[in-house]
Amino acid sequence: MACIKIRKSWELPDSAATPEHVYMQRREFIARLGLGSAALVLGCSTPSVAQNESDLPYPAPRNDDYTVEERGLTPEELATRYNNYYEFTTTKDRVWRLVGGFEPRPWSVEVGGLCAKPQTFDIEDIERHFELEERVYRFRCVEAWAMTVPWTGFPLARLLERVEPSSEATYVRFWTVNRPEQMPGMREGSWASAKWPYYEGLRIDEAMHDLTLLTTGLYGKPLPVQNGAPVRLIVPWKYGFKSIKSIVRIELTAEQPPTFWNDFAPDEYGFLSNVDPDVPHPRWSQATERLIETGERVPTRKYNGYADDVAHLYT
Ligand SMILES: Nc1nc2c(c(=O)[nH]1)N[C@H]1C(S)=C(S)[C@@H](COP(=O)(O)O)O[C@H]1N2
Ligand SMILES: [Mo]
Repeated sequence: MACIKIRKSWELPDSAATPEHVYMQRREFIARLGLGSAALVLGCSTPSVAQNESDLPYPAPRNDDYTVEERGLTPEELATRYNNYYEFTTTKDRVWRLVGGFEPRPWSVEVGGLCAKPQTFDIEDIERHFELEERVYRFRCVEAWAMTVPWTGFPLARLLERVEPSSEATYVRFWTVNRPEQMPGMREGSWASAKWPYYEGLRIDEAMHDLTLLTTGLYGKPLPVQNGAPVRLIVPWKYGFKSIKSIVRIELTAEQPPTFWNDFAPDEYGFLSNVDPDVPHPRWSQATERLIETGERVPTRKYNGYADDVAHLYT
């Protein structure tokens, strides 16, 4: 692989270094502190939050080994306004409107279980310590909609290596944050009584696969809350529900972990849930998928187009 030059934030144009939503979050944060606009005008903004966010390493360099040839990128406005995040709402085009009360920073991720060096990682340490890169992946929801987006992140394997998994570690378990006070769908509506917080799992060979990305950004900016800020999983050959959002804990285990959707409807959502056009969902076909940008239906690809990379995991 070619040597990748990591750009520093001071080499970026203003627009890239301070994306609009980060600016908006900063304004909201300041508003919540009750400092008001005078403080903004005087440049007397809150010290750590503002400085940290403008220092964050976005956009990260694109890794051209991961591109999607057969279709174009989904527009950012769509990928960030058409979401599944049931902790907020089940209405996809409303999630982004309900995220204002969610605080994605400060944040830390606890990694433990069957390993020699359990440790807790601060989100900004994750972003600075691991080499972030941008990869364009296909994304396929089990509901048969699909998109094509540039994620920023690094292989989950790099993080797991740091805690030194023991030989009995056979699976990896993940948990989403549990914040009903900031996530209205956990308090109100028909999903309030679900088995929160959201939880997922992978086999360790899947978790260590190079395509499995611990993801902190989208479209060259920190992840928007509606897409799983500040850190989520992306497993591009599996149905989207495996790609758990807003992760606070990762545990190495010997037993196959339970998963949110499998516990809810075992006959509809398996533990593996690899994208497969030949295995219909009990209530609909998976033979084709709908691109959210155009509504066009295209054939579903086995392992979502990543068969050359992952089919050997399942022989
Ligand atoms: N915590 C949590 N993670 C989640 C979900 C969720 O409801 N809660 N939805 C999943 C589903 S079904 C999909 S398709 C993707 C959607 O990711 P996106 O909104 O970034 O497109 O997130 C997955 N991760
Ligand atoms: Mo999904």
